[in-house]
Amino acid sequence: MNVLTVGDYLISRLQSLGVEHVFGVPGDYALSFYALLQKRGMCVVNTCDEQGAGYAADAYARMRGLGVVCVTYCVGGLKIANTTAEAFAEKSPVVVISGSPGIGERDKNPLLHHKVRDFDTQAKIFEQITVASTVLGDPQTAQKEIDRVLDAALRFKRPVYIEIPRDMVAAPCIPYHRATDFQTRSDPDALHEALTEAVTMIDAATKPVILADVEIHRFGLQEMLLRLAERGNIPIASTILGKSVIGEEHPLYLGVYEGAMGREEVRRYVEESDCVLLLGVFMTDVNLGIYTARLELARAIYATSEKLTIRFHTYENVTLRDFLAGLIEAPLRSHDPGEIPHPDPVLEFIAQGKQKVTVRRLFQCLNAFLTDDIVVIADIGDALFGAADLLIRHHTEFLSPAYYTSMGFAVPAGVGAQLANPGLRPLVLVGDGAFQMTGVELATAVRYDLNPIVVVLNNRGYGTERQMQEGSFNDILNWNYHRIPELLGAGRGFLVETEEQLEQALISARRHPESFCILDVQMDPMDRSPALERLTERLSKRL
Ligand SMILES: Cc1ncc(C[n+]2csc(CCOP(=O)(O)OP(=O)(O)O)c2C)c(N)n1
Ligand SMILES: [Mg+2]
Repeated sequence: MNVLTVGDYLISRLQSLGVEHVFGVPGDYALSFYALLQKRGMCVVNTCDEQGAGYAADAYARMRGLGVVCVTYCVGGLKIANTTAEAFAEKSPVVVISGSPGIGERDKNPLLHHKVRDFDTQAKIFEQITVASTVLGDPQTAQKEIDRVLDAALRFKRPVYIEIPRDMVAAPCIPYHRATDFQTRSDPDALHEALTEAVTMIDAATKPVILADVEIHRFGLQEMLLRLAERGNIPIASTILGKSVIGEEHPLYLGVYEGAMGREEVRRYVEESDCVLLLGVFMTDVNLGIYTARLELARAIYATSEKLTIRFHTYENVTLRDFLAGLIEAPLRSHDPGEIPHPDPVLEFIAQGKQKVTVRRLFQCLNAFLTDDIVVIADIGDALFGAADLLIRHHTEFLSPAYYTSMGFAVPAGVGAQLANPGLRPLVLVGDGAFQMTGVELATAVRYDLNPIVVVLNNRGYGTERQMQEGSFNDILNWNYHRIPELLGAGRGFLVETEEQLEQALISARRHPESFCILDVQMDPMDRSPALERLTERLSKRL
């Protein structure tokens, strides 16, 4: 008779939740689990550095609904504290699995390699940055613990931590009866009253507007969002973190709202509306244009997975899904949205020969280059500010760490995103500073036959910081980014200084799907995107 082991059970649960890839770097405390992963048909993607694995798993989770990173004890685990923190802050359900010393090895507290302070030091750290965590130290409770923790990841869309001591991987599980599903249901009376108030408010409004954000992605509510908007003929703006929540060519789409950082027409439309439906919105400083946004609760319906307020009334136990479903079913009247200030249409890019590339022209060119089969991934810095104005055709084709804003996300996220959806080619937009942190993961792209197009915005250093405080600490070494293919023995590199070189490089990259392409786009250190310019302009007016 086949005995189900703790390791087997964990892997089979992950597979039943749609996970086919696990990212990480092995180590002796995790080796037996790695071997089992491979034996059970999981594709194990070993990255150059754990941080790369953490970001790749995060992107995979954003695209697929669950991602997994598997590392060894402390030396690996502590390196992904930052990527796990990002997943927590931005609600991405990543399962962190860490090997650790066997329970049988822990007697008399020996000084085993990789141990920091106590055996549970790493587990304690991860308790702070995950929504649920467990150390599978007992086969009697392991199954139940695995279920509890995975359910929490799915329910809260946040990372979880599972530590598997190495002598537990092959330990036989004690089966238990799984409790019925964990779905939360709304309180029917609270839901009814909330809907009555919301419908009255929306119907009485002359120009309601929806501001949609990241939770709509995470909870898979995009279709419901569209139905609601179409039902009431209500325009939708998105935040930068929620960008691509709907296809941006939709007739009801306004553009990215980000206070003074966004387009002025969008800001005016949203801020002058007499009823703003904030759906799944994170009220973060970046989303709110570094607090230049003017959104008053007195004219807002604010619904998230955690709370629902309508004006100043708070409703308990009403889920976002039930609330949206109720609004869709309600007899909402159809509004006249007036003139909707759609994003600027994408213009043909006519390269100005030897003209030096500016940030503004780079993004105009990229906008014209975008097609349906591209997922745009923006690292922070001007790569992100500039990307706000790109027109994304379909939903969930834009990823960025727009709230936590940790540098180094984009290149490894390109690996995770393409493995999650091989039908899409990643367009990775990354500053030279961020590239120097994790660009090495292009090696992983090569090993797994991926073909991202990586655009390095090379402004010789930390440009965003230069705008705030100049100093030699913003300078970095100018690498020959376009020659990385020589180092890796694969890929194509392009040195781009002029507009015609930019256009030619993008055309060549499109014609070369066999491997990654990297564009080293040289720009002036003090150049900046229109979004960053708008922000500084508005702020200076106010001073
Ligand atoms: C991991 C990490 N370290 C430091 C920072 C602080 N920081 C914010 S923007 C920035 C500069 C980014 O430089 P680059 O990637 O070249 O983009 P640019 O600003 O030049 O467009 C730094 C260092 C950060 N956000 N994340
Ligand atoms: Mg830079």
